[in-house]
Amino acid sequence: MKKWILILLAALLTAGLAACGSDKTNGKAKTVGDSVDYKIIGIDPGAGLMKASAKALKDYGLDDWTLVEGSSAAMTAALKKAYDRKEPIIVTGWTPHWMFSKFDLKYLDDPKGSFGKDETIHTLARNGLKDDLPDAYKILDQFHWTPDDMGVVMNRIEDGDNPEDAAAKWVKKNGDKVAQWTKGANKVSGDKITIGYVAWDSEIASTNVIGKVLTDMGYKVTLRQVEAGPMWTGVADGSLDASVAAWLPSTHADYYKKYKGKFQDLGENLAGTKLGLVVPKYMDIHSIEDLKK
Ligand code: PBE
Repeated sequence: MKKWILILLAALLTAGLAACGSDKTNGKAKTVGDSVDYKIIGIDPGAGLMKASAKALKDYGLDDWTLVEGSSAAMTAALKKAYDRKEPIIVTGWTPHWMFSKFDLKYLDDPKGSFGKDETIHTLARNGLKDDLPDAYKILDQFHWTPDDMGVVMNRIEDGDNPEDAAAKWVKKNGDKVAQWTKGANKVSGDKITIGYVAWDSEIASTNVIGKVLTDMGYKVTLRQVEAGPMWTGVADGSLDASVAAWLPSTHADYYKKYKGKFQDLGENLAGTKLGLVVPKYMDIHSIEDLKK
C-alpha cells in the first residue's frame, strides 16, 4: 500500500515539475515579454495611439519590444483569437470601443503618463464651410453625444449590422438628441457634403450617424474613408468638408499643429475617452512597468 502511495507521489511531483518547467526558458522564469514574443499589437501607423505607444516603449525602456503595425480590424481579430484561447496578448486600445463590452479587458497603468490625459473627440470643418453650407455647419457644430450612445452603434456593427443600418437605427430611436443637433438648421435639397473618417471602430460609428442625420436633412452625403494624415490634410485643403474624428488635444496634436489655421475646430462632440495598452483581465500584469520584468 505504502509503496503505491510513494509511486503516486513521485508521479505527481514529476508532473508538477514538468508543468513548472514549461514556464521557464533556460532556467529563467518566463517573462510577460517571452509569453507574447515581445510584441504589442498595434493599429494603423497614422493613428495618434501608435505614436503614443512608441513613446511609451521609450519612456519605459522597453527597447526589445516591437509595436506591430496593422489596422483596427487586424488588432481586434488578433485579440479575439488570443482571448478565445486564453492566451496572453497586449494590444493598443482606446475607449470608447466595443472590445470592452465583448471581452474582459483592462488598461495597463501608465504611471509615466505616456498616453496623456483624458481628452475629447472634436469636430473639424474646412475653412469656408460656414458660408458655403451654413445648415450643415450648424448641425456639425451642434453634434454632441456620449460614449454610451456611440457604444450602442459600435456594438450593433460588431454584431453584424452594416454601419449605415446601425446608424439609421440609432438615429430613429434618438429623435430627441438628433433634434438638438438639427435645431435651427434648414433642410436643403441635394447639397453635396463629404465627411472624412478613418476606419477606427469609434469613428465608423460617429461618422455614419452624422452622415445619416445630414442625409435626412436633405444633403447628398459622401463618407470618405482615408488614413489619419490624409483626413487632416483633406479638411485643411478643402477636399473634405468636415470630420468628426479629431482626438484632441494630445492624440492628434501633431496634425493639429501642422494644419493650424487651415481648418476650423468646432470643439468637442464626445467626452470620456482613454488610450493605452490593453490586456485581457486573465493576464497577471497591471502596469506598463510590469513589461520590463
Ligand atoms: N484612435 C481612435 C485614434 C483616434 C480614434 C484612438 C485609434 C488615434 O489613435 O488616432
